[in-house]
Amino acid sequence: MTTIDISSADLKQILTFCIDLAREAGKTILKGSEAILSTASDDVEEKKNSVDLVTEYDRQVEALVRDKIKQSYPDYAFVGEEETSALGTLPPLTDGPTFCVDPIDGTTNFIHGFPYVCISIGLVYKKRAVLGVIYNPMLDWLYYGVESQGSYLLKSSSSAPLKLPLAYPRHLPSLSNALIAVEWGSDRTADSTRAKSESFARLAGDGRDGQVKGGVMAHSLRSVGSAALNFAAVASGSLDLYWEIGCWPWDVAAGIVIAQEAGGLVSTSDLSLQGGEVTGDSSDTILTGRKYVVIRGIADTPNEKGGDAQKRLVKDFCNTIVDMKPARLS
Ligand code: LIP
Repeated sequence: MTTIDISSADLKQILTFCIDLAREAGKTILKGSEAILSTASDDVEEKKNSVDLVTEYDRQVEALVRDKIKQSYPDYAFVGEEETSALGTLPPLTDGPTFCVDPIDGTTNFIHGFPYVCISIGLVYKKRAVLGVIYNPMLDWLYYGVESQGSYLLKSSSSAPLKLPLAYPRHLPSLSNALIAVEWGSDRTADSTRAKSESFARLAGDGRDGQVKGGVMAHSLRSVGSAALNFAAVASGSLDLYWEIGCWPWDVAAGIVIAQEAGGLVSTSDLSLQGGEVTGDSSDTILTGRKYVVIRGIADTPNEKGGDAQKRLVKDFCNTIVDMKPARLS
C-alpha cells in the first residue's frame, strides 16, 4: 500500500533537488575523468566480463547520490546500479517512490574519454517513471522532465531551458527514413551477439532484390554507449528511434519520462507480451522488462495521426529485429 503521496508541487521540489545533485555528481565525474585519463594506473574493474566495467568513480558517485537522497528523502527507496549489481538481484518495485540511479551511464566512454557520459536520476512512483534528470558533465548538457510538466534541455547552468523536442517533429514515413540508435551492450555471448548482428544487418541493409533478407535500410545506425543519452537524443528529436535489450531501470527511468514528455512513445520490443500490438503503456512491466524501444514524437499529417505513426513504426521495428533473452545481473 502506498503511504507517501507526491503532488506535482512536490515533484517540482524534487526536480530542483535532483538537478543540484546531478551537477554536484558531475563535478566528481569530471575529476574522475581527469584522473583516469592522466594516469598510467588502471583502476578499472570487470563486473560480469571484460566489457562490463566499473571504476571507483561509479561507486563514489553512487555513494554521494545515495547519501544525499537518504538525508533529504529518508522514506524513499533507492536502487543504484552499483549497489544492485553487487547484490546480484533487482528488488521488486513497490508503489512507493523509488529513486533509480545510474551514477555513470556510459562507463566505457568514461574510461576511454569519449564524451558521452552522464548521471541518470529517475524517480519511479506507483511503478511509473515520473521524473528524470540526465546530466552530461563533459558537455555540460542537462536534460530534465516531469510527468505532465514537459521536458527540457539546459545547455549550461546559466542558459534558459530549451523545450524538448528541439526539432519540429517531422513526419516519419518509414524506418528507411530513420536514424536509429542501437547498442552492443555488455552481453557478448554467442546468442546475443548473433541476434544483435542479424538485427543490425536488417536495420541497415538493403532489402531490395533479396540482397539483405528483411533489410529496411534505415538512414543509419548510431551507438553512443549510453542508454540515458540515447533516450535524451530521441527526446530532442536528433535520433528517431533507440532500441536496446539488456538495460536496467536505472539506465532508462529518467530517459523514459524525458522522452515521453517530449512526445515520444516507449514500448517493449517484445510485442508477443501484448498480443503483437504497441500499446504505448509504460507501466512497470516495460520499466523492468529490459527490452526497450523509444520513438520520437511525430506530428499529425492529413493521412495519419502522429500517435498512429509511432505505433506503426514501432511495430515494423519489432517485426524487423531478432528478439533475445537479456543476460542476468551477474
Ligand atoms: C551502459 C548502457 C549502454 C549499454 C551498456 C551499459 P553503464 O550502462 O547505458 O547503453 O549498452 O550495456 O548498460 O554500464 O555504462 O552504466
